[in-house]
Amino acid sequence: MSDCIFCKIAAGEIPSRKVYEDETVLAFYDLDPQAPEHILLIPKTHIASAAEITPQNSGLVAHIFEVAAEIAAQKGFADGFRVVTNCGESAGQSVKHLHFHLLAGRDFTWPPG
Ligand code: DGP
Repeated sequence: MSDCIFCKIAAGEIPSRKVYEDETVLAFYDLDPQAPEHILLIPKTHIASAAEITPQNSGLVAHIFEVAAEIAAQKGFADGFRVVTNCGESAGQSVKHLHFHLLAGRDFTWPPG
């Protein structure tokens, strides 16, 4: 989508601090970190939110979780991290391109606010 900031990051049109990249997934540091480690994982193709996950694209979503586990292991926080996706404005989604927040480096409360 031409006006989507995460599509532009995926295309390299807007710079990001990349953590991981392959043909279908990009991981990069969040601009506004909510934990000592705060990485965003996105599909390179535009999917608007978790509400748009279907049998056709769920393999890609599974791959994103594999990448999250790989990053957690490589960065040494596999014993404690949180993966979150905000879906819809009432849940705090500000960028309308599916993304998973990978957070680590501090304790997290439950339930989330
Ligand atoms: P959410 O509120 O769940 O839609 O999360 C969007 C996140 O994206 C938020 O934590 C800030 C981050 N973000 C927004 N614009 C940019 C950007 O241009 N670069 C990076 N690295 N992060 C961004």
